[in-house]
Amino acid sequence: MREVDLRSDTVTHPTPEMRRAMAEAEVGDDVFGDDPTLNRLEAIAAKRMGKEAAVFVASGTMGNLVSVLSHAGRGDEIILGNKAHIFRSEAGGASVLGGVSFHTIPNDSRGMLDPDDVVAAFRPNDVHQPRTAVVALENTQNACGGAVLTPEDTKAIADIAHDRDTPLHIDGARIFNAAVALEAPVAELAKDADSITFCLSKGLSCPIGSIICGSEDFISEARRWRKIVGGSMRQVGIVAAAGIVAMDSMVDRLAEDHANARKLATGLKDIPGVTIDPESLPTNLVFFDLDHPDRAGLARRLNERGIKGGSPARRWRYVTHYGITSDDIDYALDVIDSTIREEAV
Ligand code: TLP
Repeated sequence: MREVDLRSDTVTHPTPEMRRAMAEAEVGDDVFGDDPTLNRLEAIAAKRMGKEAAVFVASGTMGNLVSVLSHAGRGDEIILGNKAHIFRSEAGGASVLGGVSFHTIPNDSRGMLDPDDVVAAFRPNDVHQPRTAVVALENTQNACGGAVLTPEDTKAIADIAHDRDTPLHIDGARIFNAAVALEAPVAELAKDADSITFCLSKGLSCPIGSIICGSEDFISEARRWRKIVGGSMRQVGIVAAAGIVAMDSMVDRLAEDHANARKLATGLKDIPGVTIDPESLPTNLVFFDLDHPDRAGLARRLNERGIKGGSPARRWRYVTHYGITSDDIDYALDVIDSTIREEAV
């Protein structure tokens, strides 16, 4: 049966070129700094992001956790959006493992934080209050529809943080999607951040991994925290080889995923029960509201017909990625439309 897996860009498989590079990768023990392929990937990533150094981690969650723990300690606080992945979808790791509390302020529909809210969220030096130790942004902002923050957006928040001697972290799980959408070098988007994580395992299609970039000092602290959370690597060149291919050849093609997302969003607009604003979905994440009497049943029937995704919730998310073609979008729209219309009869 034909399958179109719209659950996430995390479902992407490595490309044939990645598999070849992985099979042939030169490897060593990374705890000794001996893996030449990983060393190369980290150098490529740092340069691309305009930072001094980089460290490979197992996942986006680990990248954010290690970054926050490197910036903040017990009793400290992180200021971040109420729709931030770090706050909503990482099991409270920074709080569980680091004693760091979350101070959330609203994300607007563009994924941005109101600068006045950020200023107001900073804690005064007062024994009753936690210490503000880090501010975080997310680009693209997943739960705000894959929204893109511009370099000016980031600078506005970074300036507030830096004026108060506080670092800015970016959860850049999909920062390359943002760069492609803005047609800007990714380093422009990372310029004002003190640390940034990005994921190789999402739209860039690698099997595993994320990278943290920052200053030499920050990255050596991050290596320590990575060790503490059990994330040190051994012959990781096998995985890093795919990352090198991704940095070379999988970034520009993200534009295809954005075009397919736009096509999907435009098609969904005409399907009964769907409320969607294609204009507000600039990258590869397609969020919409679905008015339907049995969403769980509908999701099950669509999955049985090969269209993977959906849930009992009113708000659904479909994601385009490598492996989904424009033709697959036509097919998925046909199946979704006919399944919903059949049920309405
Ligand atoms: N997001 C995943 C899952 O959480 C559902 C997805 O399908 O979107 N930051 C952002 C903005 C993310 O979207 C994600 C993953 C992460 C961090 C965490 O990355 P992983 O899954 O590698 O730990």
